[in-house]
Amino acid sequence: MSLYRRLFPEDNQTRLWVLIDPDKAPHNELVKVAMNAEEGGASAILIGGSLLFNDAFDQVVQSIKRDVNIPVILFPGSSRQISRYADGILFMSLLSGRNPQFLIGEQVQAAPIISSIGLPAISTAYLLIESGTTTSAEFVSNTRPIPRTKPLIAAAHAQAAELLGMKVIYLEAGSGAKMPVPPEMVKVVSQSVSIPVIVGGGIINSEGAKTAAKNGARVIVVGTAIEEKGSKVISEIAAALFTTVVNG
Ligand code: 1GP
Repeated sequence: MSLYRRLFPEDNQTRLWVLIDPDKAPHNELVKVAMNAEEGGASAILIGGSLLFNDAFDQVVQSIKRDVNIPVILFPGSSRQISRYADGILFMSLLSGRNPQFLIGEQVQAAPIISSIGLPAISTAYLLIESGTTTSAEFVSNTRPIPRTKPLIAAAHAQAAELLGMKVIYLEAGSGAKMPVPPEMVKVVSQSVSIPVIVGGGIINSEGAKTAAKNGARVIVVGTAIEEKGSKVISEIAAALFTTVVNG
């Protein structure tokens, strides 16, 4: 089965993915979170962050990969965050921004490496949505997020992505966002494209996850809530999603 089909099965079940930021905890704790994620019902692990201070990125990916069976996918903030030990990479373009470095510059740096190590890549449109305060993603990328009251602007970006041949939309409020992506925006974007929509940033409990799922999100990404509340939040959200049908 292709990695894409494994990540986005053809059913109407929304999946939970857990984001692990290598800078947020010591190596052994990151591995423990990954193991808890698998046990709690997450269907993939994302590894990455806006910045990377940890110089052991490769070792973190390798250890996590060794100890879990669910796909381990890179979620790179830059071309530095590539590892041959992952199962694949979200090959993202920050399409909501107008900074050429994150639209195409980093991708040009990364592409030859990804090709040479044969890492499966999933073309992903990364859309940053205004979420109350300046997030790391906004600051580091030096781009303006899409206004949260403008779902049609977000939808137009998503449609452009699909027409360009991209395979996934990632609606991102930013890690630790005060407010998640508005439900109305998730709905309008999900109904505007036929490719899967991932929603992340500021989702901290089952309610938030279910709301995004009911509005069409195929995947919910959670990171900060696990750092703050512990791994039990993973099984709570996974269980809530299991009983939620996607309407988008
Ligand atoms: C960030 O979407 C992810 O890129 C997850 O966000 O850390 O707020 O859960 P949180």
